[in-house]
Amino acid sequence: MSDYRIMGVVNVTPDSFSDGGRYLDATVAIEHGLDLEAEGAAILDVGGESTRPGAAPVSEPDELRRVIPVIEGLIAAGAKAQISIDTSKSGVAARAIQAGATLVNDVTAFRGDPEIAAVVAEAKADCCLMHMLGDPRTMQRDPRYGDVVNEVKAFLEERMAFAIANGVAEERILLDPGIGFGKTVEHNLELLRRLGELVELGRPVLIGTSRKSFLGKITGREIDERVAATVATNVLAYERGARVFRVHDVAPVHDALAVTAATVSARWTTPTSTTR
Ligand code: PMM
Repeated sequence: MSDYRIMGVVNVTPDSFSDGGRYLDATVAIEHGLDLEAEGAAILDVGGESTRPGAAPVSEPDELRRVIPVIEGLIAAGAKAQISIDTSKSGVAARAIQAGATLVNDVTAFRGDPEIAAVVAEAKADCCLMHMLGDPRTMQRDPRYGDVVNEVKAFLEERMAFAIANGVAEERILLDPGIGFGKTVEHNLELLRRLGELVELGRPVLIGTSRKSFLGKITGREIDERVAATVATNVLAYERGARVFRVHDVAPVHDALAVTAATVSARWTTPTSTTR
């Protein structure tokens, strides 16, 4: 049993951050989710609203039309992975839970639509609370912090208290520093470097670096050429205590984390049939 989980990204948006439009068709999205599961994803994160910098909001009916058929299709196809709904709307979360989702991944950490806390609490679903400075339309306009790690930590602590006050059990909460959400390259790197300080909050830390623009700025690579950079950040994040990894490229991250976890936790025993 591994002590970490990979969350594969199933975006159903025409303009998502890195695989925009490709999985808009429900059938294609379902197939893609099943492929990610076969590659080692323990969670499938289904999202119908792009959160990329500058993205416009999506109406609730449009978001429902995008995500519900995909969640239903994944369940009907026998997906074993936990289904996560990437939304900040309580109505979408509620319908997604009815369809079979058991994790609500809210990039606004219950600020966008506070009713979502009650939906999560009542369903006894898991949730991910993420830090973001501003909103997707404005967040990359000159973000500033005193100490980025201290501010993100205080925010997550406050949001966790809000969730608990609204009936969400503490053991159902995941915390996420929100890499790329209102952060410069330096902010992202400092959060990764000092991730251990967020682990001190006592809940599993989820990290989402996959293909993000700070990796492009460092390597000079385009979005679909950032796999090696994505792998590097996830290996580093594991070593510093992150335990859920939200990625588009599940197979390479799966192998990299298997080796990292075996090395860090020294729990590997060689199967007798494969001694090479
Ligand atoms: N990043 C994106 C979308 N949802 N959710 C969490 N919890 N953490 C993230 O870092 C995160 C997220 C944006 O990336 P995409 O458009 O490539 O999916």
